[in-house]
Amino acid sequence: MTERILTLLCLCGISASTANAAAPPSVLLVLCDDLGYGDLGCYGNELVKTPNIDAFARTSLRFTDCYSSHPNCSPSRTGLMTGRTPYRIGIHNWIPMLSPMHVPTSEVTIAEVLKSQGYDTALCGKWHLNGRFNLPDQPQPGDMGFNHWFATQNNCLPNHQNPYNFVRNGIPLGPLKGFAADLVASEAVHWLRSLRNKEKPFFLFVSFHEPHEPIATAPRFKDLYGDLHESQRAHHGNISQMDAAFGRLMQALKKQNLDKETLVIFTSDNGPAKTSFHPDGSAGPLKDKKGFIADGGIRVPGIIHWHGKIPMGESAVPIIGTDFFPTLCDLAGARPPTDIRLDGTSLRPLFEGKPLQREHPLYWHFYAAQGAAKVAIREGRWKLTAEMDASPARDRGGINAQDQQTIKTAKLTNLKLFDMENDIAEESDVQTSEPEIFARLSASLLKLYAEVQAESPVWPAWEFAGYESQRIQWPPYRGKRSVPHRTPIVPPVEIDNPLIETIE
Ligand SMILES: [Ca+2]
Repeated sequence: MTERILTLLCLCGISASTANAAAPPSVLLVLCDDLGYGDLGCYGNELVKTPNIDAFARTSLRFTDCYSSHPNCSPSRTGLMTGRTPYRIGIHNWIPMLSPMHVPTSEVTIAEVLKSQGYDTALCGKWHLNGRFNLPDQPQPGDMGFNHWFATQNNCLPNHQNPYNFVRNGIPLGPLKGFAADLVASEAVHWLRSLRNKEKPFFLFVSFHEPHEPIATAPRFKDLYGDLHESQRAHHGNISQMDAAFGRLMQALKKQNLDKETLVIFTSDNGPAKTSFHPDGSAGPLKDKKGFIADGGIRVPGIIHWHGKIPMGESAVPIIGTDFFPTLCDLAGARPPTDIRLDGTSLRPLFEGKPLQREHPLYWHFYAAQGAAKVAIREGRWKLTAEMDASPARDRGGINAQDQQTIKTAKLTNLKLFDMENDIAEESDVQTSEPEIFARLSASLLKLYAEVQAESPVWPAWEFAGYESQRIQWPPYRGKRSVPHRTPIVPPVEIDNPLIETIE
């Protein structure tokens, strides 16, 4: 792979030391929610229309083996923001509204590091690193390094259309007219154009809600999918809706002459959800989907662009969401925190055509994962999975005391080795034909697991309140079957977002 990157560097006329000599870049980090590995044209989807992301990918470095740090939302975002595998921090699962589970201020985020290096910082979109969102007893985005934030705790309510649960810098905004992707992109463009400190480099984290349910899609995007079933029109159109918003972000960078100096990262927080309402997300050739430790749950699109500094083309080097924290520290000239254990590795060598050396393999850990495997590592072509010798998780929304005890004590069992180069769908356990690799990686996995398990904090028991589920407006179909319409609690008034341009 290194040879391939070097070839690309030469073809692009980029010297291997260019990234090394560059000034700290401004950074636009774009994260999608439940966008699967196979959901984009540039990752092989022949049906879903994503012209803006595909055009972006053509002038970028596109990773075929990019992973999120977890198969679902909150833990994945924790890994992305902190560079640490989420079980070290106690983000054991997605965080419902009002849950005591949260990322504490003792953790250091990308935004905090870049802010300390003189960056202006903003978050637009989904947060999902706390349960008590915009309440005084847990840290909020403003406490975690974001100077400006326009965010929801988790998903938009009642769905992507006219959401009423956005908060800007601590002030609830009430119902906003428009669709989530447009609202988020508009706020980001407005911040870039009018609010940020233009004397400073910036870190802008755009965290789209699409295509996580509950979705809603504007007719013009649904109509791109003709007479397909309404659930497919809504799902595929929802991705195209996000793609159009991404295109607006790219245009805004260009209009402000920021496109050449800005490092842009595009990725997703986990694999496709493939629910009964919307079963048509795609993990491409990968096994399983969101919620599983198999690659369908964790391998995601990953595209990085920095004009003239990062080579264009394709890389098959495995990377993971926890790599972005040390990468951005490195490019900004910041020293990563030395008193906490980081799991990611700076990707800078890859940008410079050098091999990437890791201290330990990519790592995943999820007690409540669907399927048998709960823990995994990947090193080069090899992936090793393990089961936990424990009862299945009892509570997928709340916090169960016995589950917490299991997280601290469960042993690993039934390890399996897969060759991801020759068996992308994880069908054949090759431990007997590769005994040395199996033995070495098993030792590595057991050591990492013990370390993370020892560090992982325990939360007090908490009963799932179902706050969001009472407030969601679901579509009138369930896959291809119609379901009775249920009316959620929805505030009656719609107002324009007073600080941003009109959407339509
Ligand atoms: Ca997600």
